[in-house]
Amino acid sequence: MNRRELLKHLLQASGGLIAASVLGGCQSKSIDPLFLLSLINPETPLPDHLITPLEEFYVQSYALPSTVKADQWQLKIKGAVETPLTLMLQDVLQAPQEDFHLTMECIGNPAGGNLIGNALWTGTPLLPFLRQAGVRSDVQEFALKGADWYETTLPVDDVMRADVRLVHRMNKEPLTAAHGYPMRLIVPGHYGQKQPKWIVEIEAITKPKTGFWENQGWSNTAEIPTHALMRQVQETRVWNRQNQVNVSRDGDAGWQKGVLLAGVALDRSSSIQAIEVSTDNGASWSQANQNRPNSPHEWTLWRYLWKPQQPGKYTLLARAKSDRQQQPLEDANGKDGSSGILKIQVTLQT
Ligand SMILES: Nc1nc2c(c(=O)[nH]1)N[C@H]1C(S)=C(S)[C@@H](COP(=O)(O)O)O[C@H]1N2
Ligand SMILES: [Mo]
Repeated sequence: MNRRELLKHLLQASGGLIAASVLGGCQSKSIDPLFLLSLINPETPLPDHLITPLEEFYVQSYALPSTVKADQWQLKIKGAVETPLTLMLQDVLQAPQEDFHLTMECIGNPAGGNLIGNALWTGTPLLPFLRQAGVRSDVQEFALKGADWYETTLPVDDVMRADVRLVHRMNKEPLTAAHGYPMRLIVPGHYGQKQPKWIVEIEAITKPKTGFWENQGWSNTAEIPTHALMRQVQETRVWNRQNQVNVSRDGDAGWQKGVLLAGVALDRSSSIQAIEVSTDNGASWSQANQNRPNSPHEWTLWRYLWKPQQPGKYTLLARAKSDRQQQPLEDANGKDGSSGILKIQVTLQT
């Protein structure tokens, strides 16, 4: 049994957990979102884009990143197609290339969590290759597989969209091994789990099937709900593990001069219409300033200058409203991804 077969065997036996721990553990990385601080100066307009630097971009892989060599990489389009295809790297690189901004988030990201990042991706549409292969009319889904035999599935109409791309660059650099070198698929509107890294196989299937995370109870549609995240209170970066903030009264960053709140918001398909902030635990809401990205798949940036009148303890919330929905206060179902709101506890000192 080679390593690949061994891993496969272990995975089938354990549902993934043993294989990951035997062979080096789940590759998970999340870092403080340092990047927000620099941009949020209330005097300057919000930028059009806020890119997460590669070294701060979260990594979520259930097994070791596989070492796929670019010159040996192949992508097989197979199953219920007229003409199965095998693509080499050249085939993808010679096709027309597109740059696009897209925010990637893990479905397991808790309210206000850190498993989210925005990048400029480069790749080519998958659709012409699917047309070339000739997808049969009885095909219901595609099974998308990585070289680590990660698998996820999506309905045929979701994958045969013009904005589904084979992607090989992230922030203008070749994908790193951790992010899927040499090639991943990006299907906008869905959580990270539907974005297979190290993609090597696209199989057209005539019966619905569920993939790796989906078999463990995570949503099979994995569509991103309308949600906002507060990421900054004055000079403090806030997130779900750092949600208590003290602000002094005097000085440049004292609350008497106002307290800057800032963050991001995202939805699967609709523009963010408004981000509202509450500084009294949801009793009243005020609208924040925001930018308006061209694509709904890139996070919206927002900020709000809070002018508190007196010292004390405050509970801060941020919620988003898109053309589709108003974000609820509580999570509907954690396995569908978090739509809930993180509460930030702020003490304004006397
Ligand atoms: N082949 C493969 N693709 C994968 C995964 C994986 O473990 N293997 N993890 C998925 C999950 S759960 C997420 S959230 C995203 C994360 O992408 P990133 O690590 O580039 O941020 O990749 C997805 N694609
Ligand atoms: Mo994920």
